[in-house]
Amino acid sequence: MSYNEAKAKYAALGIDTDAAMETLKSVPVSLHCWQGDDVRGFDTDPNKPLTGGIQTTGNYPGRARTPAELMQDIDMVLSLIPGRPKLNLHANYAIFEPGEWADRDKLEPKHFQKWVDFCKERGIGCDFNPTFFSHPKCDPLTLSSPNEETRRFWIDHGKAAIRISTYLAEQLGEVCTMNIWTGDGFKDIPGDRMGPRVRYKESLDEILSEPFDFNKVKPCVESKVFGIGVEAYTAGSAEFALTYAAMHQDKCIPLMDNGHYHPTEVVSDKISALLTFFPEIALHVTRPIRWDSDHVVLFDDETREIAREIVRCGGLKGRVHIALDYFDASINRVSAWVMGFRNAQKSLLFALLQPNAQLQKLQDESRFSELMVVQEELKTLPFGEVWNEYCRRCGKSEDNQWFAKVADYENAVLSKRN
Ligand code: RNT
Ligand code: ZN
Repeated sequence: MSYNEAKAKYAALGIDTDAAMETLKSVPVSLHCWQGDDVRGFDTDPNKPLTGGIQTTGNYPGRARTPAELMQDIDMVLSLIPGRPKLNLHANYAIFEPGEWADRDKLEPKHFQKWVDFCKERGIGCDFNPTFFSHPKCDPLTLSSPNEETRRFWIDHGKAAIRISTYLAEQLGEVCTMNIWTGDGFKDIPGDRMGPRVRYKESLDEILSEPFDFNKVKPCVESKVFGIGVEAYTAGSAEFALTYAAMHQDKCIPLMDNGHYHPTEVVSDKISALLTFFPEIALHVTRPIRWDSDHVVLFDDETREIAREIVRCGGLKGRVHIALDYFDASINRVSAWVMGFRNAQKSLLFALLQPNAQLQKLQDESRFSELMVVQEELKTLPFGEVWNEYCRRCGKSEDNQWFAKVADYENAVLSKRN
């Protein structure tokens, strides 16, 4: 079947495939830098353990060890993904001049100048994240620590991150979302649940007292149910983060990561609930298997459902900030990166090809049998033809063409790194 035949099939249902592709081309999706080096970064010893309750597993050869290698890998990824990517940086990816180093509370925009140049040359925007983990000053708490010196250090880090985010937004002319997530919590039953939360709240207040333009920088607060080694309690729980964001709508937005809830809860169902009250929300799209395992994003039911909700709730018009957040060290990291980004794009395209007005009407008229039939039959329309046409229009490889390029890159570049 050709694209034109597929287009006609969708047109018969009142769906404009050309318009869907045009829309998707303009939607920013944030590409996380940390898939390339297993979340190690460059500002501290790369061989120390990852802390904060997150974990990468696997030892696939070819991990990027330097800024130059990470940039080279990101370029490879960019050459294989359709759509409009933004880069997503963590503060621990600061790049220092030889002999120079700054601790996280003293980071400055200049430490991200090489990333700004990188993004400018490629015409992409950049998001940012302060890094409240994998650092000797985690005691193990950060923004919720009872130790004032520790807490002050991490507040100063958060403020530095706001200044850096402002610089990224201004230099690149695109909104910078700045996500605050800490792994603060306890392995076992706490003796005081409220103290850390009150301190976390006060720390957020202080960080957000740093002046910034909310039209350029979008601070987010990401919640989490538990982490590895932090099973019994996390300070930044769902209720904590949502309430904080709800009470500070003039300066921050809530961020939902779909690995951060109890296993039968789905973020697809939460998007409309939040958008009923918040003008804007942010998402981390990932794939949890049994826990927040951060597997590569697939073209699976929940990713499609998240995309359908984003589209149906008007999220593509700036109300939903979409970012990827997964890290798999057990397979080719470039392949993992490309696969997840392409699957996020695929899910959004699939979502843009739904007859939403018809589905809504069937529901409102209580025609539930028909609603089920129509939704099921939508799954087997010739979607692959539209997807490949989208890749071609973006000047990127179709399915079945990109992996060979990754394999060549592995042979020529990645395999030489060890
Ligand atoms: C951890 C959170 C957080 C991190 C990144 C690296 O569970 O999802 O977003 O994955 O900041
Ligand atoms: Zn996340």
